[in-house]
Amino acid sequence: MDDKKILFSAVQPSGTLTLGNYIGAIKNWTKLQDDYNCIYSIADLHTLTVKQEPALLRAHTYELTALYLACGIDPEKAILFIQSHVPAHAELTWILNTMTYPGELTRMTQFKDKSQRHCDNVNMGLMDYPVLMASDILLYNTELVPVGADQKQHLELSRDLAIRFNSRYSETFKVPEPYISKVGAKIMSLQEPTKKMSKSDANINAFISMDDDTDTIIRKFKRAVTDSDNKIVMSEDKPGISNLLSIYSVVTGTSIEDAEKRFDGYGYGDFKLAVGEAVADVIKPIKEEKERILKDKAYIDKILADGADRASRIAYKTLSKVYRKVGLVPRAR
Ligand code: ATP
Ligand code: LTN
Repeated sequence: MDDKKILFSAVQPSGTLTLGNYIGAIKNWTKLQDDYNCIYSIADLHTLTVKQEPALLRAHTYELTALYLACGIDPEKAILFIQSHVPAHAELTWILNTMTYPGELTRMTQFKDKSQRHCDNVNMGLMDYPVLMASDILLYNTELVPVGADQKQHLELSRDLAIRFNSRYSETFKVPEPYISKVGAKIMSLQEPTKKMSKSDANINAFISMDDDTDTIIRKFKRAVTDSDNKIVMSEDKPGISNLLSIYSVVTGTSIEDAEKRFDGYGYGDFKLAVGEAVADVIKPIKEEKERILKDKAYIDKILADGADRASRIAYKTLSKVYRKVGLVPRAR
């Protein structure tokens, strides 16, 4: 690799992605490909922390790969691979587990949230999720991790574990920095704009799926919950309109101020329609391209196999360094 900084991120193949996942994560990834050595993973092991239908998990894994490609991730520039194809992720997790304290994991907001939502299946994996995520990141000497705002707490644990290991043994891991955009890092639910937009929301009108067609997208925006004072401005006491303004700003590349000016004097109905149309214009070509790519499984498999080879080479170099430093005897050749 050249001297560009290493950037790592991943998404779980836990269902069809939302506009929130796209804006908060994948959209930024494509822009970063030229300036960093980018490594993008499909975090299938993370997905197992909540119950999955095996056939669906397989389908979602292919879908997510096709979506990465359709959004413009270029396998010539970035390494694209499935987490479970590089066993070093699970192996480093074991080592890091021996230096993580239960209290660090039980206080995580996502753990608390998901333990409540999946109260019939609060398993060790759900609790250990951030340690597996730290392994993903630290194996590649990652300096930058582009994620949505909800992942900041997990990233702090990755940093703590890197620092802890380095001080207990010797300088081994880079300490990663989060990369969280100012606008769009937390897209909110269209129905309850104080809650994050989530693909697992029971109300399908609360989120825009990357698989929604134009009519559905426009209908969902028309129904978006807002206040009633009819002013299109960004403001803390107007979470619904502020969320729509952020979405509009990100998908059209307009600043918030320019968007406010453009819609000055417009009614909410017209504004919602304009946001819906702008989002549909972005999603439609991505969805079509994803469907085209999905038809060619051999092409996807080839990219993933190549990605796993390239990722493994980096990951095992780090893992063997870690094994050596903690005192494990290397296998004789
Ligand atoms: P789930 O609902 O299945 O727990 P999720 O929708 O949060 O998952 P992940 O796969 O955990 O999705 O996250 C993928 C990426 O999308 C992460 O970088 C996360 O920060 C980002 N992300 C998720 N939801 C949003 C949102 N509403 N706004 C901005 N970014 C988001
Ligand atoms: N937990 C992340 C997905 C994820 C990730 C990572 C993100 C798994 N491993 C490593 C960044 C770096 C999420 O977005 N829910």
